Amino acid sequence: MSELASPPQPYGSSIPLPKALSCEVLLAWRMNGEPLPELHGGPVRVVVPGFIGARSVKWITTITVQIAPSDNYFQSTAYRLLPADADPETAAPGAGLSLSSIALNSDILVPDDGAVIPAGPLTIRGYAFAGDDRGVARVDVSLDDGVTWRQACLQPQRGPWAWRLWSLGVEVPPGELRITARAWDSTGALQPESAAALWNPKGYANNSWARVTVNVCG
Ligand SMILES: Nc1nc2c(c(=O)[nH]1)N[C@H]1C(S)=C(S)[C@@H](COP(=O)(O)O)O[C@H]1N2
Ligand SMILES: [Mo]
Repeated sequence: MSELASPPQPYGSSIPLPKALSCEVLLAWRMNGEPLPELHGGPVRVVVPGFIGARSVKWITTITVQIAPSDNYFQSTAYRLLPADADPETAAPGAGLSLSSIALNSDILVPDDGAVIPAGPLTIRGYAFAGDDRGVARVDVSLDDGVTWRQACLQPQRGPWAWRLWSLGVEVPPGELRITARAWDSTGALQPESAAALWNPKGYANNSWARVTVNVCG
């Protein structure tokens, strides 16, 4: 869903000064040795690794250093974690928490949810992401709704801000198969089990365990 600014205004955002001064935050005008494509914010965009994508402003024209966060609609009203009793239609600018650092998360990329796959060997694949100065320490996979868990094989960390890819080879029998995955970070924190407990009016920051259901044919 794309949110329309009210009143209409150019896209804007802000990040805390210490983050802005960190060496990972970039003004980017090239990507993979080519000029930055217009679709991704060319000629120049901000890249704020570890923060939600919304803080990486594209087609940038102005940067200001100021005492308080931006009052642009996309900072003060959109992308905010409102308390359960708030009404997003009437919440005042600045209400709730501004989304910035990304929470520990993971997902299953292979197989697709709803896929029909043959019985036998299956390589389950996914990514995990810890954010900030934490790392992905472990990814567990369950084939029985979280009763028992196996550790996935973590691929090398390709950089402090990159997804950590993982995989696990299993044998799958015919029938419906529910696959669950969850990541632990280097502080020993685990993703929350259920999305229900994370509910918030705008539906943001759901980092609950990843689940896909597939049909294994005999
Ligand atoms: N100027 C401008 N910058 C923007 C946006 C926008 O609508 N306008 N969208 C933001 C959001 S919500 C995201 S997720 C990223 C997407 O960047 P990408 O198109 O390179 O994936 O750009 C961010 N920067
Ligand atoms: Mo976004």
